[in-house]
Amino acid sequence: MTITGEKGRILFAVTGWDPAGWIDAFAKAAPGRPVVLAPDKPDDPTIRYATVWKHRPGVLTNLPNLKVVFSVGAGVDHIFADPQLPDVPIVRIVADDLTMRMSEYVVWQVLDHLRQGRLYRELQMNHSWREAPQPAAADITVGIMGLGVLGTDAAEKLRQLGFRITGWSRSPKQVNGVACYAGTGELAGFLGASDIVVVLLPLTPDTKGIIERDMLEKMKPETPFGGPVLINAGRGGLQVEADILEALDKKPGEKGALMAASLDVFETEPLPASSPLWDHPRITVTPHVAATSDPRHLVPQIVRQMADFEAGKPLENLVDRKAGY
Ligand code: NDP
Ligand code: OXD
Repeated sequence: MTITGEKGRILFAVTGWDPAGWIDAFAKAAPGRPVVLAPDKPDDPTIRYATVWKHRPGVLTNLPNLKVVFSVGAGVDHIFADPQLPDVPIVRIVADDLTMRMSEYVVWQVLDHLRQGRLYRELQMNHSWREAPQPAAADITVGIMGLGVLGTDAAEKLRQLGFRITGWSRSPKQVNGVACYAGTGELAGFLGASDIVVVLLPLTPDTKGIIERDMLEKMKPETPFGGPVLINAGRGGLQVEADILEALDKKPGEKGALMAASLDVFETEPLPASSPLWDHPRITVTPHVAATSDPRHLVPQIVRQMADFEAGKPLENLVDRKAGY
């Protein structure tokens, strides 16, 4: 087996991201490991690791010495989108920096709904001095769909702010201060108990399109906001945007009516300029920025894992291929 250089080369295969900061971070964290943006040839024997975000399908398939694929995001649906994925371990990102960023986004959006940010921004535009009724955090139940690394941290931070918290996951969980629900059988109970639903699920064959009419109809019709609120920072493939728009157009109290939504992720990204989501008065759009991957924080962890792997230690944050996350 021939590998150029003692440790082989790292393939940094991304689309839609500027690689400069990542190349720089690899040069600092692993000066002995050359990084390339593409293999020299489809069966390049010098590539030992791939770090990827929406890589070009097939680019990993024939690399004979590829040992591990690292996702530079927490989600890995972008990796499974490659039908020719080689059978090597897949490692995803779990990092305090990323988790904190996501919790900031969730807290920001939840507080914006609680404190009626949209209304007050509109009143300011109209130079209108008017006080609206203000529920307390303790009056609101925030439901977290996906009680994993990100969901659990967001739940804890919201709990500290005084919100009541529910959570939903695939397997049963016990989380301090969180009323936990699990599995499809308990989804309706979870939705019916939550005023604001925050979606932090991975995109898998089981969760694809889960935010659709049937789910929206199970959400709590009466809330202190006059209807339920949806926040999706998981993946765009979880949501059916036509159903969300339909739910927002329903009258308050009507079955399946949604009061407002904050969406960070979309069925198609970038969100097409023609999408009606941009202009809807009760939708907040952010361009998939809830928790940006920062190479300064993530690359040292990836490089450490490479060294650990070479020293025979187990890889951390391994993806379960069968479950898809
Ligand atoms: P984890 O794998 O730690 O957690 C996933 C959670 O979802 C787990 O609680 C899991 O249940 C639950 N889950 C998975 N499948 C199902 C199902 N079929 N039914 C019910 N629950 C399910 O992931 P993270 O918390 O690290 O990340 C979550 C997602 O956030 C990522 O996959 C990514 O898509 C998204 N993300 C978005 C970002 C953004 O900027 N918008 C940034 C980073 C991540 P169980 O606990 O039983 O396994
Ligand atoms: C991620 C993301 O998965 O940025 O980390 O969406």
